[in-house]
Amino acid sequence: MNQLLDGLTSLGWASGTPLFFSGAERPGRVSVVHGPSIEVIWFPYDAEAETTLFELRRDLNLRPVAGDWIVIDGGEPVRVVPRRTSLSRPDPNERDIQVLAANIDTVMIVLPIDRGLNLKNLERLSVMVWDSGADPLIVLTKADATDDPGPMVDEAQAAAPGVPVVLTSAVDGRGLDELRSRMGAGTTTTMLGPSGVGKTSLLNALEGHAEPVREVRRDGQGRHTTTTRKLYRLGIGGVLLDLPGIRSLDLYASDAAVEETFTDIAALAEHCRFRDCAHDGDEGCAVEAAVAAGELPERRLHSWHAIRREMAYQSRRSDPAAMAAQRQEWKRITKASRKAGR
Ligand SMILES: Nc1nc2c(ncn2[C@@H]2O[C@H](COP(=O)(O)OP(=O)(O)OP(=O)(O)O)[C@@H](O)[C@H]2O)c(=O)[nH]1
Ligand SMILES: [Mg+2]
Ligand SMILES: [Zn+2]
Repeated sequence: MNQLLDGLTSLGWASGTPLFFSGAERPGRVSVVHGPSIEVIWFPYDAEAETTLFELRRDLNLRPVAGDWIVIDGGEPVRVVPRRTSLSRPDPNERDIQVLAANIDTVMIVLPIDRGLNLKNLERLSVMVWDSGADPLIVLTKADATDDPGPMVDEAQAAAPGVPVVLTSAVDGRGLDELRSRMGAGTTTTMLGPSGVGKTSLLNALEGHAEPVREVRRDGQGRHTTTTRKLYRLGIGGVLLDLPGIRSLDLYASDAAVEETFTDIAALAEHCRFRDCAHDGDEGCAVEAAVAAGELPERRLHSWHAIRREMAYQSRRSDPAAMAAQRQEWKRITKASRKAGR
């Protein structure tokens, strides 16, 4: 049993948390999902881990994603273990949400600094991570390709108060030891960021792997080099899940997740005259006063407004009645403007 527990810990299982299998059942973890089948790293015997492709049973309790813990019995997956955390976004094709990865402890928000740092992306991804239940960690990449990274580290820190920021380069190896010190046995980490920011390059640099990365010459916009979500076992123990690039347009999150990202605005809002202050021309608004006094960057408040507007749109999208009402409203507006000859 001890051997098995060590094995599970190397797969990211946090020791001390309750076990999820009993009797003849065997434990495993989903490493990749290929349509109707799943690749599972599991322990048919206590000592040796095996990787097996299983067909998905239709009556499984949950549709598995990479990172799910799973129970094998009688040679097939019989149960997906309830998720501790899950990273989700609005489903691009359906009205639903799509779970990208499960049971993650730390999500690295990966952004490059070779052409300046995109703070908007940082804020949006940070909201998404707070919503997942995992801890965010900001990883700035391509430090070798800029002369003065210092100010960008400060900007990143200000845009995500309280979140650690690590400056890295897959080329000169900077920051990799610091990342390693935050991973290891009993932990699951994933990487979230737009395409081409250097996620797979980080995995390769950390582990001496040679997973395909974008070739510089073919560097076309919108090309995703990584196309599957895949779990890798790390030499130091624990696992790292590589994700394809995400468009930061996709945002699905709770109000609480926005508050966690914008703690500076939340703190100022305590002093607004009205509890439901929209920080948008409202009387006695402490947030706008802080912008006017130069204490809060205006960019930051714009970002907050944009994210809130979008979340309102997302919740309408998943609520057919609200959608219908919105369509009626659009009809009314376009009719009125046609009548007015505009
Ligand atoms: N100068 C420099 N270039 C880097 C670094 N890391 C990655 N790159 C380059 O950035 C490009 C994209 O790297 P990838 O690792 O494929 O990016 P990705 O985030 O995995 O992209 P997707 O898989 O499409 O989401 C490649 O051409 C890398 O060589 C770095 O630290 N420094
Ligand atoms: Mg990649
Ligand atoms: Zn206000």
